[in-house]
Amino acid sequence: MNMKKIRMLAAALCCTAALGNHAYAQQKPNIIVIYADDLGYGDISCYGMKKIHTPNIDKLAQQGVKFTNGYATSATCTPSRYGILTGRYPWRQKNTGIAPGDAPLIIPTDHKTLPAMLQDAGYKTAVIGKWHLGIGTTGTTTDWNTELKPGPLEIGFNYAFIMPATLDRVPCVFVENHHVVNLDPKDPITVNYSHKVGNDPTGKENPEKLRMRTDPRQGHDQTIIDSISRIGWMTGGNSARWKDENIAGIITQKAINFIGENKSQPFFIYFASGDIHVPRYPNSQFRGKSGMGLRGDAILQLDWTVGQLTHALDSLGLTQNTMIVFSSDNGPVLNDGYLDQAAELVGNHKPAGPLRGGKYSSFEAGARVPLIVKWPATIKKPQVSDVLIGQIDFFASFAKLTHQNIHDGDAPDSFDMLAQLIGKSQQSRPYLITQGGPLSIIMGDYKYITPSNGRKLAEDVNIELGNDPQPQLYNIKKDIFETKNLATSDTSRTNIMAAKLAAVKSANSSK
Ligand code: NG6
Ligand code: CA
Repeated sequence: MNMKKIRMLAAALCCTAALGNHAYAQQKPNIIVIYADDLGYGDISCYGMKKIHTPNIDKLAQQGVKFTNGYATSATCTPSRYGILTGRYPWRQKNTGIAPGDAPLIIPTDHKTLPAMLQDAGYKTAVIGKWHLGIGTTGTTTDWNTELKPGPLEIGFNYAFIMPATLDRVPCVFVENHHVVNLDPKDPITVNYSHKVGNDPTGKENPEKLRMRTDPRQGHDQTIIDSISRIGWMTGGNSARWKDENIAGIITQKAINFIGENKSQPFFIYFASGDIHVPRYPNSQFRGKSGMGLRGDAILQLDWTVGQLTHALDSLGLTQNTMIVFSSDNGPVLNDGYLDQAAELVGNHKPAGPLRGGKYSSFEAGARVPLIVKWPATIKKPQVSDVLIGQIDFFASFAKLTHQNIHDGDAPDSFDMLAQLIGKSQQSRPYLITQGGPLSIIMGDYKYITPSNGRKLAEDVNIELGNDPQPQLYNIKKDIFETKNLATSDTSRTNIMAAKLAAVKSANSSK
């Protein structure tokens, strides 16, 4: 090779190196976490639902990895969401239970969150949909008429379009970044969770104004918004109040807009659907379509949402390099406060599939949920994976994916499971802690549930909670329905698992 050629080669190499970062940045996959609310392990057709079809969700599984042992952190919403976004078990912190609608932000702003870590990696990040992690400073009362912070933007999201709490809690308004959407300053919002404010009708005083009755055992009979009574009292903000049947369409469009605006750079969307949480009042295009009442109709709406998002990616040519993660925050419940006939019309459908319990429960149906990962550029063949994996692992796995270091103290319970998420490893997590009421630990085929004096059956929601004053040990592989307590016959395993759980708890970290 003569000198001229060597110099040309050197220049070319140098040029490639200079382009390297840019070219690499383009290659980082977009990530969309589609998070359903209260969707059970058996509630979609690719996990066994027979009565209705969920073709768009099934398509994710047909082209990706479907997990049979994927877990939310907890059996309710707020702690599971805290776990995903922080990579830290929620029970390490106080006040991570189901948050009231006027709760302050419960995610500490002094630790790296999942979206903040992805911002460091060059991603534009958005939360769209249900938040339920509080807004504002602890010790102050949230004023919904001013700048609302700290909230999502203060913990790593570039854009937020959220329902602040649950669909059944006031205020029933959207918040975009720091402000309530469509708020008329002449009609300010007041919210209260301890007593009635204003003169708006309530479910208790004006049941004739309701489009669906509530279960008197569960409350939900306070201020009526959109003909549905809620938990908590609210007055004002009339022009800002949502219509339940439009929620899915509005948040889906916001996500599609965000995808379009960020199509030429990596983006992350934490898309938290309101479906299929109560009150279930999907759009008229789905109402009456499932034959299973509003709960089934809401599943159809959720599937439609997934179809709209995947279609948007397709039309922008982003499908190949977008990782879609689909999951649910906790297990299923039929009657969660509103008499919408979910229990009467469920027929022989089993929302939890083969699992025992449901939302709120320490039995498997509480936290074992559908989990599907699709990323066509990398996952070439569909597969079913039975590795033990938790949503808490998204943080470290996405950090690995985007070449970010995790600093001491951040995401202390998140394990790098990237290889498993993309189907390249069958290695299970060594153990995973889940939270119903008391904590459980899963190791290999076994699950240990900490003794608890809590009630065995939550009669109002008709769910077995899995509480027992005695330790419980189940072989969840052979005895998936958790019927045979092995704790007294296999005391050594019981002791080992109880000790491991205690050690992880007291260590403040899984690492
Ligand atoms: C419960 C509510 C239930 C639901 C749940 C939160 C009562 C009696 N029940 O306390 O309706 O809102 O909280 O659900 O108030 S979650 O999926 O957001 O965790
Ligand atoms: Ca939930």
